[in-house]
Amino acid sequence: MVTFNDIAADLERQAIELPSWAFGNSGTRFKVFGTPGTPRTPEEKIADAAQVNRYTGLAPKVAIHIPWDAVDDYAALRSYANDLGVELGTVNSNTFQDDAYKFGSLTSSDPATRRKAVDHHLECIDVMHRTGSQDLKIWLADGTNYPGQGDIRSRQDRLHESLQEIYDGLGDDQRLVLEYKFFEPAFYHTDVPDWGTSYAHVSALGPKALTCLDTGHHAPGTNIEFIVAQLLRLGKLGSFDFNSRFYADDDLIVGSADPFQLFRILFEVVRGGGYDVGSPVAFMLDQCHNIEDKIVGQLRSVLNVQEMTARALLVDRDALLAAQNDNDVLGANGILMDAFYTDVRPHLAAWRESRGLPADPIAAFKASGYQERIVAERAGGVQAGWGA
Ligand code: AOS
Ligand code: ZN
Ligand code: ZN
Repeated sequence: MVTFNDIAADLERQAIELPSWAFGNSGTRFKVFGTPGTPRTPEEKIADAAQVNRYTGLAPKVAIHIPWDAVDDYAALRSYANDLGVELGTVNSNTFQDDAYKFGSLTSSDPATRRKAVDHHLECIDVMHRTGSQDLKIWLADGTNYPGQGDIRSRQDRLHESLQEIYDGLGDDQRLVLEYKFFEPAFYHTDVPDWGTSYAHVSALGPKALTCLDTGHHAPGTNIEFIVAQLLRLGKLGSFDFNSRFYADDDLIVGSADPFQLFRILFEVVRGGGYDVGSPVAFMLDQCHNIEDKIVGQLRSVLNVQEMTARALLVDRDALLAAQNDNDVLGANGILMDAFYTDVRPHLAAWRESRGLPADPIAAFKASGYQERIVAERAGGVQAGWGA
């Protein structure tokens, strides 16, 4: 029997990277609803993200996005973040918003377009040197909308060549994580659509290239925890982009659509060594909240991950293995479900207080008046959003 006291020490090392863009306005192609108090600058995004870490101790890093978070002085941005108790994290590239990339970026048949896209990534690596970031995250919108529109095979060849040049530009302590997505914005084929394609490309590049698994990027019904187990076994799981998926890439609060799936994913992470001390796996949120308050939405998200991580750590793995080896089908399932059904919230509340954190981080943030202050302070100016 594994108890909360047995796992409490393991919870102390949990670190979930927040996406800067989660604090800006976002929406769908139908409407972007503004929210009072929304940040207008990268600094204000970082200040909001630091609130999440302040009340939970779970979010010491903020992922940035180029060009949305481009500044003249990255050293100043880095020290601004450090003064708020957080670090700058993953640098996310963007080859999905320039008109030049209408027909592809790293896969484009136009050498000039590919040059522009590779140079953008080399500029992102330069930013990484200035921010001290480990990871360059590459997500490509590249793909086609109709059969025959593009040559699927030659796009892969061009993609490899482009990625190789980017990879060769990485510093010794830097990594490239290649994210896959089964569709959107391309609707017929996407050039990095699945974990196998990402794995094939990062394997061809070398040890500093790994796969980024976005939990919202799979077709409904996909056994995501299988992909987690396999990539960990292959040593190529670099990072997660955690979010929810009711039907597609909704980027809503992780665990909101299917907390049991989040638990199963985190169990495979724990079982596969992805949560061990020194694990190379980075845990990041990739979320955009359209109608809910941004900071509270991020608080809810990191707390959901914490709760399911605690439940995953509670699995009695010795008893589970014995039951599996005995082909005790329902016994093994029961052991896993016992952990999943354990309500860890009271234990977590007491554990937080024992560490000088509020038992209820969301209530504590709401009582702080921070949201009211930023609404008043940020009344003017252009709010940041998906694309700025
Ligand atoms: C897009 O759907 C992907 O999830 C990207 O990871 C993400 O939205 C992008 O990296 C934002 O910078
Ligand atoms: Zn993502
Ligand atoms: Zn996504």
